[in-house]
Amino acid sequence: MSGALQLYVDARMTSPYAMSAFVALTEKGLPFALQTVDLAVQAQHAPEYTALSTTQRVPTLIHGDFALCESSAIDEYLDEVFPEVSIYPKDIQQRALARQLQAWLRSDLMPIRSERDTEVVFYGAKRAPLSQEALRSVDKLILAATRLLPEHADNLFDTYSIADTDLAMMLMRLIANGDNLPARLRVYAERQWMRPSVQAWVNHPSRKK
Ligand SMILES: N[C@@H](CCC(=O)N[C@@H](CS)C(=O)NCC(=O)O)C(=O)O
Repeated sequence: MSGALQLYVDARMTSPYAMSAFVALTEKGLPFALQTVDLAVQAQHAPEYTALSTTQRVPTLIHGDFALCESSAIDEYLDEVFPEVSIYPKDIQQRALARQLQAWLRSDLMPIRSERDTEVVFYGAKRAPLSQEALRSVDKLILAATRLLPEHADNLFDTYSIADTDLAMMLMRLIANGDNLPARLRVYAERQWMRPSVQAWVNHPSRKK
């Protein structure tokens, strides 16, 4: 398993999933080429990209002649192939909880994801007050995050993991729009957001103005 690394992300750099893979590569200190796919013109369905991307979505990781989609699969692959710097907990049960959180954040909380799209986080867009349905999702998110995050902790587990970045991303959707969150979750998310790997994504020179 060798070869150059390339990461395909959306041209606006608003995909939380592309961000997760970007942060994984950056946390590990791996050199990689960033390629952009313009979703606004449906470039994800163009033959050049479908030749590489099984799902026709971003992110797609290229490692030599191997191509992989789905951000959490990418995060886990990188952690197995480049284990020097871990982005998942070493403890098996903590690692399982990190994966649980990643899977849940990608499959539930749809009202938050749609009413607080990531233009809010990355481009300062402001959205209307949350619907009742979205408020119920927020309650679920708060309960889960409060349960998983120990009091006064900076990270969910013993050390930083990529699940911290994914959870911070979900919380930032609300924080960036001025929605209410318990102070400890806000402090946690804002600290996670300041990690150099996350800031490298937020302030990336390829980001559209
Ligand atoms: N579960 C996937 C979600 C990927 C995804 O939804 N990507 C969106 C951008 S945020 C995309 O490529 N949309 C274009 C399309 O589906 O045609 C992951 O974690 O990678």
